[in-house]
Order: sequence, then structure tokens, then C-alpha cells
Amino acid sequence: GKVAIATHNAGKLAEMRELLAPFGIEAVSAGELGLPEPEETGTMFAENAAIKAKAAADATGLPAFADDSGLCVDALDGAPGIFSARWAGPTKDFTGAMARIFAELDRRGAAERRAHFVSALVLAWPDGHTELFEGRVFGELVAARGSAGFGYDPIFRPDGHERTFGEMTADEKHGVDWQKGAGLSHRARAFIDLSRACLAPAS
Ligand code: ITT
Repeated sequence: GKVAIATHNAGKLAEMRELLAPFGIEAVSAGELGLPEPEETGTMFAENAAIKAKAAADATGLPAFADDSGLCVDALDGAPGIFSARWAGPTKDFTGAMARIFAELDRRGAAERRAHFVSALVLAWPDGHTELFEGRVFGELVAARGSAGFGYDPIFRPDGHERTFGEMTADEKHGVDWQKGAGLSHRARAFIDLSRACLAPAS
């Protein structure tokens, strides 16, 4: 079958395509389809993912996937969280957003560096019903290292690993083993959740 991927974020789109590939699904992106970006008015990741997925399913008549994700920093009471994209501003200045995280930690005199990424993955069907899948990955914030990936990847070192997401290849960041039902990144874990729920990946 064919599905829409409701994202305008190129880094996220690449990862979602890679993670959907084993399902044997052909995916067209919201960007490629020229779909507008709906306003993310929700107060939770799952709500915003549903807003984006439903808008794309409505506009295309196709089943649509959306991921709403972000970085939650313990010592900042979960910020930037659902505002992770917005902290980078309209110019998508993630260098600035990463600096702001450390500036806020300094301002609070916080030594705590625990953080986690969250991915809420919603599959919206043209008939209006939705399914929610989730993944998260815990780790700690470090001074930026590496230029792979996107967004906050350079400052996040997942537990049990020496390197940051910014220093990992896409495959390492996914860390998926479909047979074992294991993944590393929040997004990979959300797709593992999907694989348990409905579709059997080919590899
Ligand atoms: P769409 O809504 O069009 O999908 P977006 O970038 O606005 O694109 P979100 O609203 O979900 O997406 O914002 C999530 C932000 O959190 C994203 O811009 C990144 O900065 C950050 N983020 C999410 N997943 C990440 C990952 O795997 N690595 C690094 N940063 C990530």
C-alpha cells in the first residue's frame, strides 16, 4: 500500500522512510505533496502527532503517519519537550537551541544532565480513526559532538553508548533488530511498537 508521511522536517523524513522500508510500504511526504503545515496546538506529543496525521489523511485520502517528538531535559522540568522545534525559531537554529539548553541549566545552577527523547507516532486512517505508537530513549546531555543526524543529536548520548547521536550513522541511531523487537532511538522504538501492533516487517 501507499501512505503519506506528514512531516516537513527532512531529517525526520529520512529516518521515517528508513524505518518504514521493511514494512514494504511506499511513502510520500507532506512536503512532496505540497501539504500545508497544520498548527500544533496540542499540549502533548500524542495530540500534536494526531493533528498532523489527521490533516494529511484528510488532504490525501491515504493512511498518514506523523511523528511528534522532542527532547525532555529533567533539570528543566521536561523542556524543551513539545517546544523542541520552536526553541530553534523560524531559522531552525539548533546550535542556538542547544546553547539555550546549557544556558538554562547554568542559570538554574543545575548539575543534573539526564534527558530523554520522545517520539509519538500516529497513524491516521482516512475514515478518521487513529492509532498511537510511542518510543523513548534515555541518556545524558554532553557538549556537542558530531554532525550526523539532525536537531539535538550532537548533545545527546544514549545510555550504554559512548557516542552521541550526532556521532552515529543512521543505522546505529536506529539500532533496530526487528526479530528481537529492539531499537535504540525513540523513533526506532516507536516503529518497533508499530511492528508489534499490526504489521510484520520483512527483515
Ligand atoms: P514536523 O512537525 O513537520 O514533523 P518538526 O521539526 O516541527 O517537523 P516536531 O514538531 O515533532 O517536528 O519537533 C520535534 C523537534 O525535536 C525536531 O525539530 C528536533 O529538533 C527535535 N528532535 C526530534 N527527534 C529528534 C532526533 O531524532 N534527533 C534530534 N532531534 C530531534
